[in-house]
Amino acid sequence: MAALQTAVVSLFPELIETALSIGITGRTVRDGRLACRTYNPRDYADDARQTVDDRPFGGGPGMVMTVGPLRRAVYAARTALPVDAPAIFLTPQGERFDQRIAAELAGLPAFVLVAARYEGVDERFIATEVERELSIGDYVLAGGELPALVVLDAVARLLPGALGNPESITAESHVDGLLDWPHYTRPEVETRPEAEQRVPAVLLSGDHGAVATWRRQQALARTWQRRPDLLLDRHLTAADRALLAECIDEHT
Ligand code: 9WO
Repeated sequence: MAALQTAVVSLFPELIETALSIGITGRTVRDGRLACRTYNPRDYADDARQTVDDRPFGGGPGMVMTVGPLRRAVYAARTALPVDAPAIFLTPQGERFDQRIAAELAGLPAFVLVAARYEGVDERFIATEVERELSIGDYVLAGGELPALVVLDAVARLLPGALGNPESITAESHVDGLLDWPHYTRPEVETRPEAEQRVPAVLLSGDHGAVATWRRQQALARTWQRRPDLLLDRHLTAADRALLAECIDEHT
């Protein structure tokens, strides 16, 4: 399987490179399933001071990233990638990133992420060089690097062979549009001064069918309680409806 080829345009490439060297994502890179190169706009500045920002027209506080160094950094990134690699800008003004978009990006041959700093970037860069704008949530950060890493982390674990066990992808939270079920490990009884905490008996029963049903019911119940919006977006089977009705009845 050919590696997914990515590039990140950032004034802090070491932040990207360090994060991508660690954990499961680090292994994905070392195994050759994900490639990521960084491009620093400062290396594409055209003055001796390596300027990448300037004061905003119209006045106001802070600085704005200029078009030139960003555009040349994106060009350099694109030149090193397969044709038609889209440039994706990380911004609170973007479309909300979710598991569906992660899967979509994991299926591409290549893409470029653009992480900005300062108060923003000249709109003419976005208008001419950016194919897509993504937001990871409604908050303002110091820059787009952490959102770029969120995107790469979510995408990397979807690449073929990214986990020892491919079944564990489909079983997890959000992949099926439901929240995860609760997990337990040893010991069977966790003793606190106030009370014993026991593992639910069904998980110790050895009845794999009963375990699967319990987990499905827990996932449905937690989604209903915590994220009912997720259930409105999907079709529930008659079996799922029955499982959900059973535990909603218990709680009312
Ligand atoms: C600053 C700001 C202040 C008041 C109202 C809106 C505002 N937006 C910004 C802003 O976007 N500042 C930036 C810092 C400039 C571009 C990079 N920065 C950034 C990206 N902060 N947060 C993100 C981001 C990206 C993707 N998903 C969530 C947050």
